[in-house]
Amino acid sequence: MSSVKTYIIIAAVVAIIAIAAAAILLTNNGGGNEKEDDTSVDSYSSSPVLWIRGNSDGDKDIDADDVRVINAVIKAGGKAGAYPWCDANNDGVIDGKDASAVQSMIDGKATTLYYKNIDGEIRSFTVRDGVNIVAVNKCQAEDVLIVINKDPKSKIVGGDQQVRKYNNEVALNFGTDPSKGEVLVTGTSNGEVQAEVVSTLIKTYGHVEICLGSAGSYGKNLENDFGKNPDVSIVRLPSWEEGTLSGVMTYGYLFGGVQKNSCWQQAEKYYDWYMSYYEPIVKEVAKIADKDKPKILTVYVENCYPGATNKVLSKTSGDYERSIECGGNNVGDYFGTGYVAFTPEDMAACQKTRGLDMIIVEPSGIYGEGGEQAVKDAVQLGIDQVKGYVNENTAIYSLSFMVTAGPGCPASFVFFAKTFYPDNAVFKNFDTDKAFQEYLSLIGWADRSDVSKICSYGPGYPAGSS
Ligand SMILES: [Ca+2]
Ligand SMILES: [Ca+2]
Ligand SMILES: [Ca+2]
Repeated sequence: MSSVKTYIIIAAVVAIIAIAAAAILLTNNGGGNEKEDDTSVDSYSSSPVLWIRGNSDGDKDIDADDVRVINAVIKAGGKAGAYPWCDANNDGVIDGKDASAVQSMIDGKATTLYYKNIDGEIRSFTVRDGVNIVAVNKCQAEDVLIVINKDPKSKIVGGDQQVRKYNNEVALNFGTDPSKGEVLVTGTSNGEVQAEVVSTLIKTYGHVEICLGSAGSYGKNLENDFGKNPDVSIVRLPSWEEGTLSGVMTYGYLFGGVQKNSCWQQAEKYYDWYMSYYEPIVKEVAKIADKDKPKILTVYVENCYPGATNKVLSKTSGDYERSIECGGNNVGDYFGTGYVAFTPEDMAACQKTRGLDMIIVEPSGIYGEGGEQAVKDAVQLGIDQVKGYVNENTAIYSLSFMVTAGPGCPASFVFFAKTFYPDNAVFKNFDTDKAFQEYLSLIGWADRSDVSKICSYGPGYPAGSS
């Protein structure tokens, strides 16, 4: 996880440097027609935020800047091994065909796009006039809903067991008959995609685009079953936390044939929204010394959702790094790595040894109606677990699962930043509930009355305890 986060920061910094460099060159020449020759290989980025080959400058879009970078690399004799993102047609050499390929993307005429997936593999994507999505994992469903929500030709036609479980949120019409427009469930367990369901969907819709995470966890047999089927695109992209940004961006540009329809515009809107919070937060956090950061833990607690037990989300769990990024001194590494079981005694020992100012209880499965109560209940369950063991000045909060994982995560970044640093002048201008509402608008749910308006609740422990 941390490497993904580091990459986003690097990508953002590289993009800023690239823009600054371009601005200087423009100034020196007074703008004008020389721009093409001014772009140098230094404008190339090896860590694009949009994972489509041809996005050579690493920024959020594919445009004339990328053509210029490719031409500069050609001029300098650059090889595909050193400049893989310039190899837009994925044939192993960088030449005029790559500049043409990017130009065809800009013109909305590209038929095949190459992108890097979450497993680090380069895959091709066939551009379609509208996509028929199979969404595997609720975060993937949210990602694709953001990019397709303004495109009348695109829809979700299948979802895995988890998407169905959280259907309160995504509000799909699950059933057994795709000819009636019903959405099929793809298997009996989370992440499972049965071949016969995919075959049924192909028969109904002609082609399907299956959106999911890494091959190790989701739809494990898909490449074996459908890897060579031209009617199936298996698109494996990140879909939660910081990786969400690249996932949404890349989906938007693939589904939108780069410039063809509203999908890529939705992706760019998402980028701008994400960065409007993420960039200032990271910038402010960089000014704060570790010793001045609040000591925090993110945890699951017993009965938070069916089957939930006490677990610290410690180093490498994903959530650990997220709270660090937003300025928390996460002491989860006291417990080890990953999702680690804890007892109230462990929690007391952690507070004594490392310090503990704040506990964030992760709720789960709290979409639609009852969401607000679930967030409040999570705080109470947290109190029940640590009362008498942890100092009563330890603030306990909870957040809606709609913002702790998946593309709504900038709302949780805002919550973390504001809660960790209530006196920070920049963070004072942010509003967690407003950020959540902005997310609901982006995904097309602004008018839904069944989506809980509440995003966060707390602190629960100091008030009403003793
Ligand atoms: Ca650009
Ligand atoms: Ca670009
Ligand atoms: Ca090439």
